[in-house]
Amino acid sequence: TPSTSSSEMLGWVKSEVANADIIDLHTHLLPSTHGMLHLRGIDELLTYHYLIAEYFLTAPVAVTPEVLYKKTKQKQAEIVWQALFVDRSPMSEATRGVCTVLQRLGLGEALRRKDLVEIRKFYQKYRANPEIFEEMIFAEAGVRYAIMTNIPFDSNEVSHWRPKTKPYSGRYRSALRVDPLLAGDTKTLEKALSLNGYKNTLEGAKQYLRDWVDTMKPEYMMASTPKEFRIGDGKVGGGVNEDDMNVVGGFAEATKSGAFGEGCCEGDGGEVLPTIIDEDSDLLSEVLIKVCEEKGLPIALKIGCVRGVNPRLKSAGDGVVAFADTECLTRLCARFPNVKFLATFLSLNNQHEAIVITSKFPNLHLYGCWWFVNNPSMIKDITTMRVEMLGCNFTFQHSDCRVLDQLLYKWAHSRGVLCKVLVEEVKKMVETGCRYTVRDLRRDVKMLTGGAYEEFMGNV
Ligand code: RAT
Ligand code: ZN
Repeated sequence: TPSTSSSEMLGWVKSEVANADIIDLHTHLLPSTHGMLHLRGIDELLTYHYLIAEYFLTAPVAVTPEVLYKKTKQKQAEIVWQALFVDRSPMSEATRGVCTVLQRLGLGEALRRKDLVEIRKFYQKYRANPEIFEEMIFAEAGVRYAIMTNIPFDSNEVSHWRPKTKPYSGRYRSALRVDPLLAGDTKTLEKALSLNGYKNTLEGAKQYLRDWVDTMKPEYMMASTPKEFRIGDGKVGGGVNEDDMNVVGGFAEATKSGAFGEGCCEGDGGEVLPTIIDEDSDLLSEVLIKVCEEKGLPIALKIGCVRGVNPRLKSAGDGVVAFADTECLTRLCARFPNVKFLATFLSLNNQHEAIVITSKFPNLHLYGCWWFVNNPSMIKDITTMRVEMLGCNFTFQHSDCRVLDQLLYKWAHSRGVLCKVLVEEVKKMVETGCRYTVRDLRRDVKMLTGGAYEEFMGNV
């Protein structure tokens, strides 16, 4: 057992956390074989939506969102660089992140001189071989693999999967994103079904999902829930008052699935008709859950985001934090005990409840500090609270990276916070007289950085 003097403990924890081989369980990264959808390099870093939002705190009146977005990506990057890195101090988490990336790439001197030209030159070297850059970033960041967000409703992305899936690096794994099904967005669903020759019925929607599961081979299905997401005892949907929904839901279940068999209803002449999708359709329980049960796939939920708060900012205008009704998650976990759920919440105010719910349901796994809580002060508090109530049975962080290079900063910063939390927690535990070896620490760090996820998924 190593000694517990603070400095020794810190060194010991630092080295284990630094060497952990991370599983990044939610990102928006796409492989270099996805062409233009694979984002990397300084211009993408500088135009990350967090930075665009921050830029507008400083922008002159004349630079409206419309004016900025009309410019080339390169020009936008230059404007953000000047405003947030030259004219002001890069003190926010998102700006500090760019600085960490540059340091880690050996561009510390160019950063000191604020020399964007020099920085761009560095990236030029990798223009012709993105795979080399890609591999270097994963290795440098200490990330074993990253889970992508693959959207079968996005025609740009779809072309990389069909007619023939492009083979991609084993550094990536798939997650199939199904937001329209949780948002009751029947328009998007109907469009996808009809364009691809599927019937606009519950069975057609299920087949569409099954076929995409076979193509993408996802680790899990995922969605971020809309603000109005509610689950009554019998019906699931967005934008409907829960009391109404229980009534409507009961009716819908009895007619659509209970009484007349799955996905069918009775026509006037008594014949069995397929159930057409309409705004009353219970897409979550009748389509998504059914396919997840069939295919043995978990559902990952991101809860508490409000989209399009300032639509003029496009993606930078998404995401005011909504205090969410955690009851939704409780009901889902209780109603579908054979389905595994992963969850993360956007609001700091939901974190405590989320931990308690997780401690009640073995089919629920808590992961990461998402977006507006992905800041060191909050990661520290949330992770401490989680360890205190769940031990190491959760995934302490996911990166949500959109630009490959961000793996370098998001994980460096999060590892730093994990060290601080673990030093405290290990110290408290060792003070009880418990024997704790380096091997124990290694196991605990592994659990928090992907091991608990793999155990939950049954991948080990
Ligand atoms: O964190 C983000 O980058 C957000 O824009 C969202 O994409 C969020 O992570 C999500 O997956 O919905
Ligand atoms: Zn995301």
